[in-house]
Amino acid sequence: MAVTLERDGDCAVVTIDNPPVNAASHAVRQGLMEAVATCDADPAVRTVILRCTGRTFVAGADIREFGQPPKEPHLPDVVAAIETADTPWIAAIHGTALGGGLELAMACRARIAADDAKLGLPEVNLGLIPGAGGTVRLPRLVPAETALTMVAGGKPVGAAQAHRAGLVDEVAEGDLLAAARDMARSTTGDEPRTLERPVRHPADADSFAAQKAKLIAKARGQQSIEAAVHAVARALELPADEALAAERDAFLELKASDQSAALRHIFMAERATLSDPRCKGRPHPFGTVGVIGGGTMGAGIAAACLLSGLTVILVERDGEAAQAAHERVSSILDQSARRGIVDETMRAAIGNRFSAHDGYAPLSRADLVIEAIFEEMDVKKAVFATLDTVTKADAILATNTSYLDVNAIASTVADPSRVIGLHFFSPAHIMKLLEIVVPDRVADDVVATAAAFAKRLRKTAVLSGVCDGFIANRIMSAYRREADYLIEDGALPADVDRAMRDFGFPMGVFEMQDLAGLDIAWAMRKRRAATRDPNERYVAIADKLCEQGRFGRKTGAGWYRYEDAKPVADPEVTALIDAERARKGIEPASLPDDAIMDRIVSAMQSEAQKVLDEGIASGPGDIDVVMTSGYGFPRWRGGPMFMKARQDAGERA
Ligand code: 3H9
Repeated sequence: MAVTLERDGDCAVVTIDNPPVNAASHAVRQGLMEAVATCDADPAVRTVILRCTGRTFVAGADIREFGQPPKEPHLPDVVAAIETADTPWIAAIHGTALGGGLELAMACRARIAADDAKLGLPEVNLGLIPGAGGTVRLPRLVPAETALTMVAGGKPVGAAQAHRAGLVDEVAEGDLLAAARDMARSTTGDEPRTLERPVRHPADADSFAAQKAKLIAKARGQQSIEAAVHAVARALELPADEALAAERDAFLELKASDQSAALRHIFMAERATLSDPRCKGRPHPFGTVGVIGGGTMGAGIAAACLLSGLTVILVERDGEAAQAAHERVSSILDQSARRGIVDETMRAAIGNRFSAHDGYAPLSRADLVIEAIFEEMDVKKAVFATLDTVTKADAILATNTSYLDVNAIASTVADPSRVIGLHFFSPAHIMKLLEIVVPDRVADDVVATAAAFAKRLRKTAVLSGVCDGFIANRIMSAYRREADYLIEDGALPADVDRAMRDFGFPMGVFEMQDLAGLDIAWAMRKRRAATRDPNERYVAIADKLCEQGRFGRKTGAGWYRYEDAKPVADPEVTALIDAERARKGIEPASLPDDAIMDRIVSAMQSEAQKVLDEGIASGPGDIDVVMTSGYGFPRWRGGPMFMKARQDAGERA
C-alpha cells in the first residue's frame, strides 16, 4: 500500500510509503484522494497529518511516469482536494519536500518540518515549472522575491530559512510526528487555506523587475527558467484560478518539449553512471586519504575529502612546499566556511583531520592514496614505486593523471590490482565530475571502493577505460582540434566563442584556453611533436601565440588581448591567422554560427562514438554526463549523444 491511514484519537495520520523517494506516483495520488474522502466522511477526525516513511517526504511527481499516458487523478486535483478538504491537513516534512511534494505540503493548512529538512521547487532543472499550483501558492506563503528565487532558481531552502520566509509554520527539533500531533491539537480549522491568502507582493517593484531580468539573462536559452519567471509574475497579477490554469498550460507545454526530455535524460543518466556490477561490490575502508602533491589539484582534492569528513595526509617534496600546500588547503576551507558550506565549529574541527608532511612515512596510515603531481610518466612511476614500499599492502593507490597510461603506472607496483585512476576536474572541491579510470588488472573491490569514495564526495562519477585523455579530455581534444580548423577555415576566435556561448556553453573554447593558460598544452604538443602523424592536419596558430609569450589571461594576452581583465579581439591575432591561412593557401570561408556549432558538435559526437566503440565509456549516457558536468555542454540540450540520438531518429522519420 503506497498510502495508509491510521487513527490516533481525533487525528488521522496519512502515511506515504513509496520508496525510494516517495514520488507522487499514480498509486500515491489515488491513495491520497481516498484518504481525503475517508477523513472528510468521518466526523470523528478533526485533523489529518500527512507524512512519509523512509528517507524523505515526497520528492516530487514521479519522473518515470512522464513518458507514459497520464492517469487520473492528476496531481493538481489531489492538491486541490487536500486544500479544499473540510478536515484541515498538516504536512509533517522530513528529508526533502520537492516539486509536487512541496505542492502537496503547500495545499495543507499548516506545515511543520524537521530541522534538517529541505524544501524546494526544482522543476526548472528538469525543464519544467511546477504544474500543481506551486507558482501560485508559494507567493501566498513567502515574499514574492523568495518565491521567484525558489521557482526560477530551483534550489531548495533549509527548514530554518523556510520558517523565516513563512513556508513552514514550525521547525521540529525532536520527534517530528509528536510535534505534528501537538500542532494538530492546536489547529482549529479556521486557518486560511493557502489560496485564500493574499499574494505577498514585492517590496520594491524596480528591484523585482531587475531580479526577473537577471534570471532570464542567466537562463542562456533554458526555456523553463524564463517560463518560471513568467509564472511567478502571473501569480502576482492574476486571480488564483486564472494563474493556476496558465501554470498548468505552461507546465504541459514544457513537459512535451525537447529541453525537458533532455534534462530528464541527464537527471536519469547521472543516476545510472555507476551501474556496472563492479561498482556494487563491498568497498574497502577509505577513512584516511593520502594526497601526494599540494598544488591546485592536490589541494582541491584534499579539501574535497576533508569537506566530506575524511582524514587527509598530504605529502609534498619539502617542508616549504608542505607549508604552502597546508595554506592552500586552509584557504579553500575558509572560503567554504564563508560560503556557508561548513559552519565555523565544523571548520575548526576539520583542522584535526588534516596534516601536511615533507616525507612519505605518514602514508603508512592511509587507506587510499591519490597522486596529484605533474604529468610526467617517469616521475609518476617513481612515486608509485615508493608508495609500494611505504603503504599498507591493501591500501588503494590512485593516480589523478588526466591522460597518461594508468596501466603503465600500475605496472610499477608489485600488486597492480590495487591501482586505479581517479581523475578530478579543477577546482576539485567544486567540480562535480570524477572519472574513475579502470586499468586492466585492477581488482573489482578496488573499483567498488572508488565508486563509494566518489559517492562520499558527492561527485558525479563515470567509469572510463584507459586511453589518451580518457573520456572527457579525449572528446575535448577532438572538438578543440575542430575549433582550430574552423579558425584556419575562416572563423575568428570570437566567432567560435560567440557561437558556443549562444549554443549554451558558459564560455567558448578559446576563452577557456586563455583562462586555463596556453603554455601547458603547448608543452604537451612539443613533447608529442616527434610522434605526430606528419599527414595529419596540424594548426600551428596556438604554437605561434605561445612563441610570442601569449599564454592567455595570466600574461595579458593569448587568443585575446585583456583590457581591465576583459577579453578584446586582437588585430595581431587576426593578422597571425591571416598569415597562416595564406601560408597554407586556404581561402577563408564565411562560417555562420550554425555551421560552426554543427562542426563542433559533430566533432564531439564522432570522437564520442569512437570512445563508445572502443569500450572506453560504458554507454552514451555516461558521455553526456561527462560533457555536461565536466565541460559545460548545456544540460538542456541533453549532451552530444542525446542530440545524436534525436538527429538519427529525425533522419529515420
Ligand atoms: C514535479 O514534481 C512536477 C510537479 O510540479 C507537477 C506535476 C503535475 N521520480 O537522486 P538519488 C529516484 S517534477 C521518480 O540518487 P539522493 C532516482 O532516479 C519532480 N524517481 O538520491 C533514483 O533511482 P535509482 C520534481 C525519482 O538521495 C532514486 O530515486 N522533483 C525521483 O541523492 C534515488 O535518487 C525533483 O526534481 C522522482 N521525482 O537524492 C526531485 N527523484 O535508485 C528529483 C528521484 O533507481 N530528485 N528518483 O537510481 C532529487 O533531487 C533527488 O533524487 C533527491 C534524493 C534529492 C530526492
